[in-house]
Amino acid sequence: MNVNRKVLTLDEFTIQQVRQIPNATGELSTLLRDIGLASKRINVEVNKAGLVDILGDAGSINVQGEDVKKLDIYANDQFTGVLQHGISCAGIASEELDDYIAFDDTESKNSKYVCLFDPLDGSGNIDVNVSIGTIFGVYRRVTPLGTIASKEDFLQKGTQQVAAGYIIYGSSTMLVYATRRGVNGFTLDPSIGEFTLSNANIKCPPSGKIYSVNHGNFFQYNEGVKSYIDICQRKNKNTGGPYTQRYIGSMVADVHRNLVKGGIFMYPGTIDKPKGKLRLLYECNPFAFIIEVAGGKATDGHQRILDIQPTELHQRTPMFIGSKDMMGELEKEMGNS
Ligand code: AHM
Ligand code: MG
Repeated sequence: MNVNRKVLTLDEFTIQQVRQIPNATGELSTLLRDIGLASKRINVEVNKAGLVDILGDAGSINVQGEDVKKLDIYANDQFTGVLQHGISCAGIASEELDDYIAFDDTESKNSKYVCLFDPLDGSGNIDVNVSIGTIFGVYRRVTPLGTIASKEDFLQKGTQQVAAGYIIYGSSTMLVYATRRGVNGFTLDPSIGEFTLSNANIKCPPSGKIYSVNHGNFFQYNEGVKSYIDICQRKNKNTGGPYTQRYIGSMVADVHRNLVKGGIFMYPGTIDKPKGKLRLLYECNPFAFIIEVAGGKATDGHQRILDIQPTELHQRTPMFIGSKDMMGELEKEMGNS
């Protein structure tokens, strides 16, 4: 092993980034460090998920006599806890909470960021040992420093994100985050418990060979979506088709793969659910921000995701996201429908 090779940890990297920005206070790097800490704790529990039946079901008492919490609740508590006790976050909103929480202590009221997250996305996959993830978006609050955060801090357009990211608990655990300066990926080195820079300056290839959609809903999609799926399946030298269909059912894993390899991920509206399933604020906006910084695109089929003005914390939106050229092909079909 070459001990002289410098491997940057998440903390070192974010501090290095901050140093390049004049007048930066370092609050964002503290916030990202807190997020890294929460995700390491979640990772430990996710890795033990297969032992739940041995050590005690969620909702029961385990062999140590402790309450066993459902993993998504555990993840939510970890995120809420580190952000509340950290020094950079004025409040949070989460998929697991009906309403936002504004932290009422002096330190938090003087913090300039709010964080929105889905603590454990794809949690239906835990039982079967499939990758799951955490998604987060960070905004600068719009209410004055020193006051308690309010709803308008959370209902901002995705364009206002300062940073966004995700953690994927997969064959290895990765934290990927974007600021306007770029997208960078860090792999958890379990031997030292640190996220280390593994995928610097990630760019989404302009085109790819993968399309990801729930085919079971095909007959519920509008004509534009059906027609695009048809294109994906046909031999076509202009598009490079037929493409390969890959759908894990964990958006974090599906979009991560397509971000790195090139591809398109779709969760369209259906006849039964015209707004689809995914949540704008803490599922779609963070990914839309990341993909745009990486050179890709994200829309609801008509409008850029990041331009949607939110009206509710838990609102849903159809979502199409991926490589720029593939999104262009999709838009042509959607425009024709
Ligand atoms: P969740 O927030 O309840 O976990 O649901 C979100 C997940 C996404 O990760 C995934 O892309 C989607 O649900 C899969 O839904 P479906 O099974 O309807 O295709
Ligand atoms: Mg979710």
